[in-house]
Amino acid sequence: MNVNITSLPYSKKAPVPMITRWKSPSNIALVKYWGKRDHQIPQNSSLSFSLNTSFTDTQVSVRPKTEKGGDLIALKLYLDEVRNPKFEDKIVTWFKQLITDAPYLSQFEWEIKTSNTFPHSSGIASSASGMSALALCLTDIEYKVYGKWDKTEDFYRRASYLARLGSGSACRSVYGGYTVWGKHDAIAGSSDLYALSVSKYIHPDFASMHDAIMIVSRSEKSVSSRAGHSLMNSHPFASQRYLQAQQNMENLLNFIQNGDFEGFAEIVENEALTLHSLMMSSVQSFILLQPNSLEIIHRIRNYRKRTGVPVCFTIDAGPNIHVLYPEKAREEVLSFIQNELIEFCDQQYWIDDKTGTGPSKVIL
Ligand code: 2P0
Repeated sequence: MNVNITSLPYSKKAPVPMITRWKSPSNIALVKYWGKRDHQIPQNSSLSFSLNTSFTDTQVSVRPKTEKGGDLIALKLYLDEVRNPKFEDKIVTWFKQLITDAPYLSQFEWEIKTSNTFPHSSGIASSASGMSALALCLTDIEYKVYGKWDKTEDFYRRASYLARLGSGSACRSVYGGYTVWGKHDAIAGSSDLYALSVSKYIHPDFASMHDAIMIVSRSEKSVSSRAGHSLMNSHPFASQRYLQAQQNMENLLNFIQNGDFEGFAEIVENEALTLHSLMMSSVQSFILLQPNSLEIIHRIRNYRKRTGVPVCFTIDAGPNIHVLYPEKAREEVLSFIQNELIEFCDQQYWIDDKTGTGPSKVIL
């Protein structure tokens, strides 16, 4: 049976109070999502892997609304036990956009308690882990209310669909390992509406990929994702970029499947530098890389050339450098990081992360 994941019948009465709690990881993109259209539809497909130690832990409690005629969405959000009006506004906006798909959102009073394992100012995007953790809690509540999504596949697809509407990259975080989001003719089952796990195609060398995040700066990003994506709407290179991303996706998946690290490094670094080139050549223009980011990039390339050790970099929309390497290179790369890279990090701070197994429900 095909389950329609986009809308729910408004059939049951609000049940008794409910509580659910999920942990969900951040992810790092290898083929970048940069540019969208309509309502959270990506201009090209993207590929990422979910992280292991960088995640958000979110607990959601709901009870039927007591107050009549109040706000459409009644919600309180606590980040690290402290009420956070900024995130509250963001979630209220997201819930309002979801009302047609999830009418129960206006029936309840929502209490959301959330925390991240990584520091707020570490430069790791918390929207992917935060929105995916909350989307999983919503899907769980839908399951309790409506008895839907009893097939595991449908459950995660629905969670991914809801997460995307909160933040595009979040839809990739509902799965562990490697994930594709966005329609691609060469990837069966790929969709613009939700992400798809591609972990079963991955070569064993790539299954446990490390991501050592070199924190060059902990300051807030100077361009928000929303503003960054919208710069692509009038970018002179936009259409060529979207074609390039689709081609990079196909090639990269082949390299990951065949265990070809050289091919992997070439595309992953090209994607990272293309993302930053697009930001630099936008009107308005942003330069997010810092001198220490460039120093780390040069050192990684020189080290790889000199030693043949499989190590490369990717970069998110910020100055921090993600150093990627397979398990078999761990010992050598840890020494390299220690001896050559950490002096370029803010107070020598870096995060030792790797591919994770994806979200988990916390049993209460
Ligand atoms: C990505 N980024 O693929 C790319 C690479 C940043 C650089 O997706 O507006 O927070 O919430 O859909 O997902 C950041 O953008 O944007 C992002 P919204 P999102 O991971």
